[in-house]
Amino acid sequence: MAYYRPIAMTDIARPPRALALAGGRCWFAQVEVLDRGRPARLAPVSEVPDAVLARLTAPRAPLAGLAMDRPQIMGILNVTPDSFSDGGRFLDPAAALAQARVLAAEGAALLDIGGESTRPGSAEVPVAEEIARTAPVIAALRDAGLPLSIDTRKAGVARAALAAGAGMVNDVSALTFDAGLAGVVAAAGVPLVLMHAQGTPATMQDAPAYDDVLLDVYDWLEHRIAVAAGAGIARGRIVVDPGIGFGKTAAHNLALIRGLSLFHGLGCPVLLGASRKRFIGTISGQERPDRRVAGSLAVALAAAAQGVQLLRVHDVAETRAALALWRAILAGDLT
Ligand code: HH2
Repeated sequence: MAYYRPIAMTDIARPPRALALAGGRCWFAQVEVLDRGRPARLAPVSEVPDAVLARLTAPRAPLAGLAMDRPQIMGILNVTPDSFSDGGRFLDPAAALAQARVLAAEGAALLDIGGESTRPGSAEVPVAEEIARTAPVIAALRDAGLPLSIDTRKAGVARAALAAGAGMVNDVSALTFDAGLAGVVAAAGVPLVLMHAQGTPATMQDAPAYDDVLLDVYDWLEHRIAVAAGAGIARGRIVVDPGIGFGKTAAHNLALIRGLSLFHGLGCPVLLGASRKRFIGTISGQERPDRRVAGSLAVALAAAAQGVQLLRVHDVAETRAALALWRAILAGDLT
């Protein structure tokens, strides 16, 4: 089976035949045709089947009120004692609220609030504990003026978060962890992030292996979209995420980031969560997660250049500044 990866461009000199990638600023006039076991080759868009082309080009509907024709910043707020980067800093509700307000003021378009670390080797948190960490913070922020997403794998936690004012669910297990979560999301009619992971957080970094990481993750996400749609979650409300660091080596992460534009073929907005992750530390030589900002920005800009619509980041102010310069250089857009 052939896969068509749009060669995403951002140059202001855009050929007349070029097509907008997912209705955004990036454009493409060629694709890379990928097929397992065969050498990749370049082809003109005229070779792409109509159904695939329609998915690659269709403007994405706004998500939680946010336009999907540009990269939007999702600020990370981990109300946990043990997250890999900010664990323990925002476990106290007052500290969590203060950090949420900082992220909002720095320009986050939405906030992703989590009460369970899913870093490699992490242990599961009981539902009641996860609710106690997240629901009060969400309730206190419900009128803060920006959409809130609950980062959870569990139906009970999502239900409590939605009741408290969350408007989106981010599931790093893509509905594989809790059979009840799809029903909660479908009933609420809210957007859902389906993220790829190989294995569970406890063991996922032991020996991750793929036939072809880009195509395997693509196929897996396509299957999870079908499962979610079958459970009554509208395709227009689904976001896909290749799951950087979840059962992946540094080489796997880089292959996914290099090939990100392929995921537009799934017809949904694409989210990337690479902020401060280990491979950035490995490549940039920064052991401390809070010193991985520059590397994280390089990845964020690489993702923006491939039309990714949501960037899940710890460093909101820095990412916002980087994107502002990126936009200004590309098109003289000074907003
Ligand atoms: N990464 C983390 C958590 N949730 N959700 C999505 N959709 N994509 C991601 O890449 C992703 C995610 C892990 O990062 P973080 O929240 O900073 O750490 P921890 O899991 O230790 O709390």
